[in-house]
Amino acid sequence: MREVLDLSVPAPTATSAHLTLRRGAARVLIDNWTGTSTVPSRTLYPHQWSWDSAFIAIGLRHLSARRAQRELESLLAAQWADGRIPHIVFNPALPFDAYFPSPDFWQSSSAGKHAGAPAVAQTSGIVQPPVHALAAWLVHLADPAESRRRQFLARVYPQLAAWHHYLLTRRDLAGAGLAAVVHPWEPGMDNSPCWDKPLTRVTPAAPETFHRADLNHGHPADRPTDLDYGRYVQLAADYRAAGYDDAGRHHFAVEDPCFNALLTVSEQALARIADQLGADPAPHEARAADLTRALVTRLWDEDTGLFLVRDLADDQLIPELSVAGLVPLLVPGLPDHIVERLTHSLNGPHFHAESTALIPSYDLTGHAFDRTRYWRGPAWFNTAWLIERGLRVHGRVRQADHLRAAFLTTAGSSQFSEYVDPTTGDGRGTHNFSWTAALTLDLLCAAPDA
Ligand code: 9WN
Repeated sequence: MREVLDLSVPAPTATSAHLTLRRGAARVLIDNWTGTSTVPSRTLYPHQWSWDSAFIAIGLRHLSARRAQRELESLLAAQWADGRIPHIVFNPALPFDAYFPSPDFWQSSSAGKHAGAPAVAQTSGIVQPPVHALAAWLVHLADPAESRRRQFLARVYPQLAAWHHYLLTRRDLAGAGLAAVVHPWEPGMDNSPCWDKPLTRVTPAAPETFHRADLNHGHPADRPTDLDYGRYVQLAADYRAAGYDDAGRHHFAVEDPCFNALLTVSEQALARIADQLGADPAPHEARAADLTRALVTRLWDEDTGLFLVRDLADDQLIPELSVAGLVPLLVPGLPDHIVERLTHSLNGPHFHAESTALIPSYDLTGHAFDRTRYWRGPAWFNTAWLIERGLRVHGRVRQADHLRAAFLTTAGSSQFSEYVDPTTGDGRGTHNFSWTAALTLDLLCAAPDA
C-alpha cells in the first residue's frame, strides 16, 4: 500500500504561525527520512538512534501512521537476542568516517555474539532510554485501523516486552528494582555534570587512538570536551572487551531518574497494548507500580525537591540538579507531595521554567552550568516535551500551556535546533534536528490529553 503523508491543517483554530511551523517541521522529517527510518541529523548523526526514533515516531504519526510504525519496526529489527535495543543502528551504505564510534569500533556481530547481537545489522552495544513502548502506543492511537490492518501492536509487543525484561533483569545491577546505565551515552544526556564524579574513576583512552567525527559538524564549545570523549571511548571499549556482558565489572554504573521514569510510563503503555491485544495487562501494571515505588525510594531527594542520580559505586545520590530529575513528573502514580515539590522546583531558582526560553538541562546556579555546552545547561526539546506531558498528567494545565507555547516559539525561531541557550533561546548544536521537529508536530497536532 502506498504511504500517504498528511500535510493538512489539523485544528480550525490554528494560527498562521502554527501552520508555517507545521510545514517546516514536516519538511525536516521528510528530508531526514532515509526510506526505512529517520536520521536525527543529516550531518552530525547520519544513522538511526534509539530514543530519537521513538520521539520521531511520536511526531511522524501525524504525517503518516504507517511511516511512524516503520520507524519503530526498523529499530526493533536490530534488537539483540538478550532483549537490548541498541542505541545506534548503522546505515551500511555510509563510510565508517561518517560518525565515530563507527561499526568497526563496536564490532557488534563478533564482540556481541554471545549477548545475541544480530549477525548482519551493525549496531552499537549500549542502549538508550526506553521511550519505545510509549511511542508504539501513541502511534497505534493515531490510526487504530491502520495499526490493526498491519498487526502493528501484535508484532511489536513481544519485542517491547523482551526489551523491558532485559532492563529489569540484567540491568538491575543493584537488585533494587531499577535499571542501571553503564555508559554516559545510555541515559541520552552524554556530558551531564551528573556523570562528572563517576567519570573520575575512568582513565580516558589516549587521544591519538581515536578521531572525533562530531567536530567536523559541531562547534567545539557546544560539544563535550576531549577529556570526556576519551572516557566515553574507554568505557565503550571495556564493555566491548567484556562481550557486552552485563554481569561483569562496570567502572560506570548509575541509576538515572529520567531513564527509569520512561521505563515506568512505557511499562504502563505495555499494559494498554496487552489489553488491546486481549492479553493480561496486570503484570505490566504491577511492574509499573513497583518501578514507581523504587524510583521514589531510591532516587527522590526531599532536601532538593528533585529526583537525583544514584551512583552504584558508593551507593550515594549525586548532588547535581539536572533536568533528568524533573522528568519523573510523567509518572501518574507519584505521591501528591512529590508532584507539588517538583512543580515548585521547575519554577524555582534552579530551572526558572517560566522565565527562561526553555527549561535548562542543568541547574542555572550550579557550579558546572554552561549555557552553550550540550547537556551542561542548554535546553533540549525532548525533555521539555516530557515535562509538558507530565504537567498535564498532574492537571497543571496553566504551566503546561506556558511550556507548550515556549517550546513552539523556540523551536520555530531556532530552526528546529538540537538544543538552545536557555537564557536567550538561540539555537545550538545542529539545525533541522528530527526530534525537535517531530515533537513540534506532536504539540501542534495531538489533543493535549492524548
Ligand atoms: C551519542 C542522537 C544522539 C542523542 C543523544 C545526544 C547525542 C550522541 C553523540 O545525539 O548523543 O549517542 O554523538 O553525542 O546526546 O541524546 O540520542 O541525536
